[in-house]
Amino acid sequence: MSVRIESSIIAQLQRSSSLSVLTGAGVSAESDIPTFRGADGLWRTYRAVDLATPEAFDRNPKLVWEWYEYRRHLIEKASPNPAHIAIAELEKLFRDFLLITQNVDGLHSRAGSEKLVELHGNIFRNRCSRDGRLVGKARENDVPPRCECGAYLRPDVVWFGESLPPHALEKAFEFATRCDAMIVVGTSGIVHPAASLPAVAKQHKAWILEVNLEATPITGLADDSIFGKAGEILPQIVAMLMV
Ligand code: BV8
Repeated sequence: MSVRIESSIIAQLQRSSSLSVLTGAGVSAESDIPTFRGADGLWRTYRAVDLATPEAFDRNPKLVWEWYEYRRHLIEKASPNPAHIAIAELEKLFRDFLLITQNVDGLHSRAGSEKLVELHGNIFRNRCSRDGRLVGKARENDVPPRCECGAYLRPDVVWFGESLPPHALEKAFEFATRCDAMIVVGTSGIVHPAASLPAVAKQHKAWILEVNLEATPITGLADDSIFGKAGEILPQIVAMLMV
């Protein structure tokens, strides 16, 4: 079922020369990866405070590690969906482009996106919980596995209360101040500092398009919103841009 895309939206994109795309868990929903806050959201089953914080890991490293292992298996079985593929196409259509994702599932890269920053890390990388160094191999006989220094490994993701990777954050905010269009896809607009990027772009005169199933705190500042599935809307936008 196709959603109607206003010609004014296509015209706006055709006038834009530097495009940023900000994505959240909703862009992976059609790859059967549960979102965080939706009806079947990961947070429904678990509370963020129980799992995605350093304190939770200190309190129960095995529970947190196993939750991430469960998600890794889900993601390994998943494939990029038409929304991921359309965003990789957008990168080819715009000379100046940056994909800014809050997702840690790596599906954008698997779909072919190259100009991207992962604000919250990547679930498939592990780092030493003591010194933060990325670690490839590990002593697997523990759960979580241990670094050679003896400390537990942890997923290379950003937990609540932790700072985002400075380079990724700086690159995202720098691009948000100079892009002339931003498409915000599949995010509830709740988690900061990522959720403030659309406002930063707007303050710098960018045109903001939101693609989501429902209204969010970003809807009020978006110039246009298209309500529906990203996997249906984004391929249509790409097809209309390529006419
Ligand atoms: C920081 C980890 C500061 C990896 C995630 C009190 C104490 C401490 C901090 C805070 C506090 N109060 C506020 C904060 C700041 C906090 C925050 O924002 N909290 C919120 C909850 C209020 N932020 C932080 O803690 C950040 N760090 O501030 O550091 C600091 C400074 C200096 C020194 C020390 C510290 C860190 C934030 C990162 C947290 N980590 N993930 C992992 O396990 O995945 S956040 C988690 O939420 C994911 O990364 C996810 O991407 C992110 C955002 O969620 P969404 O992506 O938007 O997903 P959600 O399910 O919410 O929404 C899905 C949307 O898609 C919905 O709108 C739905 O309608 C839509 N949708 C669904 N299907 C579709 C669709 N749309 C289109 N098509 C579809 N098919």
